[in-house]
Amino acid sequence: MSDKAYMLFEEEQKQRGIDLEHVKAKLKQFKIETPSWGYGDSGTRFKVFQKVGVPRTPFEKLEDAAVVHRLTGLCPSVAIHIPWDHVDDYGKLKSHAESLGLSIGAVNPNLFQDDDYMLGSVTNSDPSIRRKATDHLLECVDIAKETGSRDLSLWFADGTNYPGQGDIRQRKHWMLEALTEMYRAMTADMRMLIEYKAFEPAFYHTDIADWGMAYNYAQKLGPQAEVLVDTGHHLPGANIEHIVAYLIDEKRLGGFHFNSYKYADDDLIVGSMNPYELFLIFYQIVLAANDADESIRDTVEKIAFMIDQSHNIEQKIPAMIRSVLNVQTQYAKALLINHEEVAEAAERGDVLGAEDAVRRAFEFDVTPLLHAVREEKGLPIDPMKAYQASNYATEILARGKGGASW
Ligand code: PSV
Ligand code: MN
Ligand code: MN
Repeated sequence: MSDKAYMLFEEEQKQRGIDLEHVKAKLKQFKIETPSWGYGDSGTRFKVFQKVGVPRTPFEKLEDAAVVHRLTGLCPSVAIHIPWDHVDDYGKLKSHAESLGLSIGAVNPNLFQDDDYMLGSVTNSDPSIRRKATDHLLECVDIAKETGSRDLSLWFADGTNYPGQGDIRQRKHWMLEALTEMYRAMTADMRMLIEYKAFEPAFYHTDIADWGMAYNYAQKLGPQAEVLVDTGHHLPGANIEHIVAYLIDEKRLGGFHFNSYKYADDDLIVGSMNPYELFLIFYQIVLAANDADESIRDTVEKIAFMIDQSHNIEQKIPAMIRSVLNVQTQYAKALLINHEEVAEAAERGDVLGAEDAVRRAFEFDVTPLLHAVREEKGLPIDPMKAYQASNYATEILARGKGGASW
């Protein structure tokens, strides 16, 4: 991309009243957390395809994540999943991350893989299984202390497949009991991010099925509990950006798990199916970031933007690079919305004018802008090409097949 392309872009944006220096500053600060599990072998319930070169240990997962950060400048932290990322010494994992220019991000407990959890984890009617599950939550708080992680992100597979299988209200109480115990164990600077999901693996009822239930638990627990919006966890047709705006306004939007879906929780590359939806999510975020109310701005400041995907057939590192670049692109577009123009049109009841003012920002090609940002940060202007031109993809082949998988 030439300087000329950027100059033309700059001129056009200036004429629209957009302060590109502000836009660039925002883009330079933007961070996206990548998940350790996105670097390992993963699959569907039909098959986990084993790829050559996949990391064999949590340490190697961090090494791959560091490559993504080095090339994109976007991903300085990595979420971990316990016990998938179990190590004997979490201090060592933290130091390893630091030596790679990374930090350990959210700690994700795993309460869905043991046979014990078939009928539920913290909502199981067997008190010894509930105890085991809650102890795992507490263990994750201790791990977060060791890794210096601020966030604990919780997703529960708990639910039932048939009416009568469980007492829905009793399970609700058990859920709150476990969350309360965990909440009390957290330090003052930690946050509990509560994820919801409409269905799967449970197909009749899921104990935390939607944002309202997650929000209700967060409300009951206290200010350190917030809602985590996983974009793939909604029923078709859900207006995710509405949920986002609502939760920001309630100061309970803790973070995102970004991915794309066509049908349900497909965990495809974010922005690959529905880039406009992603843009509209960022529209709400950018709008709130400019709010006159400081507490709203503060909520936006603390949002954890995280990827949560499983790369079944695609190469893991390029898939992650593609993902974070897709997020960056939609954020960049949302930063080009002229909010005054939108507000003026809305004020005069000009529905089409308001919609046009929002959509027009989406239609810009932000390539010159992103190239300029990367150049100014000393990054490769095309991170994907830079990865393909590097030797890393070949070097990791020496790891062989049979890397870490879930
Ligand atoms: C399962 O739906 C899931 O994709 C959730 O989104 C979790 O966040 C993720 O797995 C990791 O446990
Ligand atoms: Mn998720
Ligand atoms: Mn999911």
